[in-house]
Amino acid sequence: MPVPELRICLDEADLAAAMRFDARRGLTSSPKYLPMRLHYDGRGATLFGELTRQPEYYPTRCEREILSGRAADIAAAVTAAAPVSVVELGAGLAEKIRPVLDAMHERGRLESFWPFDVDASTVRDVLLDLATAYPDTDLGGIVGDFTLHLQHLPDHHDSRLVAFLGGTFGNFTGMERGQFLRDLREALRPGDWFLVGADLVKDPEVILAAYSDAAGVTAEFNRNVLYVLNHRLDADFEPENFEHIALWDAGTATVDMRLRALKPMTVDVAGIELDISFAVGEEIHTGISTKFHRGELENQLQASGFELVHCWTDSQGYVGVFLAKVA
Ligand code: SAH
Ligand code: AVI
Repeated sequence: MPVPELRICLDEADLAAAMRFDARRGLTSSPKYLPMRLHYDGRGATLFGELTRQPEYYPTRCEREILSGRAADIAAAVTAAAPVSVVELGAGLAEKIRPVLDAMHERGRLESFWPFDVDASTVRDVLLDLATAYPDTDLGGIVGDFTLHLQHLPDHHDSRLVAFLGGTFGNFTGMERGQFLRDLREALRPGDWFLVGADLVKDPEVILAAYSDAAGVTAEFNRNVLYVLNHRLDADFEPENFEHIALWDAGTATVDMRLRALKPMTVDVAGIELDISFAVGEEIHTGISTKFHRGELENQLQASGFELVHCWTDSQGYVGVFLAKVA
């Protein structure tokens, strides 16, 4: 069994420097903000897994329905001409892609699989797990930031399928999304594929319930960013002094997540020698989750140099999985 190659584009020192930069910039801005990638340490990944199992959080359930039901179609479309190497961006535990990998593997057309994630331990765990499931397939992992390191995608002679699932594509702002698509297009060659999962616009009540589940798991996931700053930057946030807020902005079709201070306080972020004051009710913006109109996303993919081949939705029409080919 070949040993998986691990490409580290972001080591511990880089991560620590990026975190110091993000915290200083975000907490001294008005309004205060913290980028979404800061949520995912080990505890954040566990809480994310737990929130995806809450009854209100439909995106995971719906995307899984599509990927399980359409795995054979996806495998047939992308491997019709030749075997492919699959890279999954923001792979997490790489669970939802498995039916697609299985379908390619059964056809003898899975050349290699590369999970790509900012969290090194997640990438290592996934590779251990997959080595048993696909002993005859080349495996590799990339530890990096998909907004910075797309030029490090594996560059074999075979064609590549880049999967970006879970609606993480919706966590970009509009400008970040445009830049990401340009970077991805530049990193790929004609004949490569892009499989992207996106949450679709629907009844705002259904959407908002998914971001404020009754058990409070999303709230704890949101507050985790403060635990991360406590652990990594020696801050003294008391997370219970912040309330989780999720707002629907119909104009931009986004869920806007925030942490609202329940009392006035000053927080010491010792690792960057910064004291930050909060007024009661003051908010930290902690991320957005954009929902898409199908046609709008298709147009954006096409305008970025991708040719749309298929779009599948789940039985409720809540989530879309788009398969595009580099034109
Ligand atoms: N694809 C999985 C996990 C989605 S959660 C699913 O569908 O359930 C988002 C994942 O993206 C996390 O594993 C997180 O660590 C990773 N991530 C977030 N920002 C990232 C970035 N900038 N670069 C690389 N990975 C990132
Ligand atoms: C990872 N990402 C797609 C999740 C989402 O639905 O936007 C992150 C999340 N934040 C709170 N709940 C889920």
